[in-house]
Amino acid sequence: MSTVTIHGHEVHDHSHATPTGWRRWLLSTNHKDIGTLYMIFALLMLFTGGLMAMLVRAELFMPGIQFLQPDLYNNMVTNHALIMVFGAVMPAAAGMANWMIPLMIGAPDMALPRLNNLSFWMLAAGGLLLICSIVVPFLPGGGTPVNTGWTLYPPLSLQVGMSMDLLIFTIHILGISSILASINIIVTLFNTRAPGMTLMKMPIFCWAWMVTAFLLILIMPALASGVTMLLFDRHFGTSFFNAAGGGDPVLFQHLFWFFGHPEVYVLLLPSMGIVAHIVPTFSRKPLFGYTSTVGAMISIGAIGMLVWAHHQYTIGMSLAAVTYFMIGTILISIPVGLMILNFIATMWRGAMSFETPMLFAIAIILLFTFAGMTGVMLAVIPGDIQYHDSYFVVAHFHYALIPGALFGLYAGVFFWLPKWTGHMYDEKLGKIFFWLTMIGFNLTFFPQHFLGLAGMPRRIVDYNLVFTEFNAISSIGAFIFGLSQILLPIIIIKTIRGGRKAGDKVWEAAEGLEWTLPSPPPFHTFSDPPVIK
Ligand code: CU1
Repeated sequence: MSTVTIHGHEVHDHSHATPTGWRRWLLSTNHKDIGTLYMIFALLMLFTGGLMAMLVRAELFMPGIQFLQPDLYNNMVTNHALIMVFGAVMPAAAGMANWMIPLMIGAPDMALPRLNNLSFWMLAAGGLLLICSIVVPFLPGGGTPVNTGWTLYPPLSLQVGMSMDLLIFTIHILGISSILASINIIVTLFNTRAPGMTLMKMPIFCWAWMVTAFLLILIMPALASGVTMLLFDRHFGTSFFNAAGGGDPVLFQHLFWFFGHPEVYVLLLPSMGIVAHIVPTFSRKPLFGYTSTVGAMISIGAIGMLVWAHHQYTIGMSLAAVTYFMIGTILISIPVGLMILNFIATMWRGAMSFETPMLFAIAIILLFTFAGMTGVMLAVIPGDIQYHDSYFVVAHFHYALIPGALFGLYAGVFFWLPKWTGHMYDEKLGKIFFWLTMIGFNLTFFPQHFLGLAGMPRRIVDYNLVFTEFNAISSIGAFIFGLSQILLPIIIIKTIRGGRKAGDKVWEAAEGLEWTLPSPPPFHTFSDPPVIK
């Protein structure tokens, strides 16, 4: 324990007493430890949610009901989504924010370290409650499982048993955790930057998280009020969403999607921030259009707040309203396109190399752009009325969120693992992991576009015989995709336990890269002190 001098007195400095053993993790206020906890939690949840997806795909391998009864099937669909969104992607991105933001802006830690600890452990408590809501229906008197899909629409969500109450409480806890973490990130970014590190000099990952954190603070209350009103309707005799009592179930849809659409950008933006670091590093060029990329991210967040009802074209809104939501939605493709074009312009004539993080980054650019195309198809009202509630929508948002969010996080893991652990990961295993993931992912979700266009509805346990072949292909893809993910923890554990030592300039030293440009600009690594000009 060190001593410090305060007002001329030598005193023990308890603030720097680092807990050890299990107390190190439970009581931690260290941003790296908390970041690690977030990511371990996310990895566990990724496999839980993935297992559920594989159960769903196993059930859909053939027409007819194999082994999942309809309620349980719908419960698996629901919890797959909730776990992936709230348990896997958001915590993983928060873990990386914790690890990287203080290092990137030259801060000693997050601005509010104790709040940081609270955010994580509330997340863990929320995760436990979510698991309870899954388990409770299996107990005697446990009632029906949550079979509503992650959107929790009434009137169905008014009829579910007590597992719905547990889920509502879960959402409150997770929402508080997210808001506290967002406050911490915003305060850190505004108040703890090193001298000279102006906002417009911040590494772009910090900007991505700035927008994300503001979005979370703006949208979480809408979801919280929606599920609170649901709770009141369920138990306290109100009729917010109950038409028989003068309420309107459509109100819940507005509250949900006011949260739900910007939530998509909450999942996407941190990953895009990671891509914006990887592409310049492996192209040996600075990011093309830093300012416009920051502007694009802010615009995506801002416009993204205003287009929520494109999820509800079929509820009977006025023509003026649906037209507004259609135009707003299509407008978002402008900043998204700008961001993507900046990434491509960064690669243009760069000295590119293709290690695992870069492979993922390029795959993201291609596959996410494809999701953007089907997104425009879905934004256009007459099209959407045809595709609504079909497998086309499932295919679209998995192409958006798996490349757009999950692969970005994977890219970040491979990119930063040497920094986090001091060791290089196994590049050959990384590449095998990448290609198996690509084959599995595309085989799973590409055929689902055709299923949707041919009329297969989503969220239903059984299907017409005509859909058999494409469903079988999709399920085989899902098994390849799911099983190949086991490589990820294997690679991570191997890296932690050994492997080549990683130097300070990881990506230069590790591959012994030959510069192919005459005088390459030195690429920024965050272990360097923040650039002060
Ligand atoms: Cu949306």
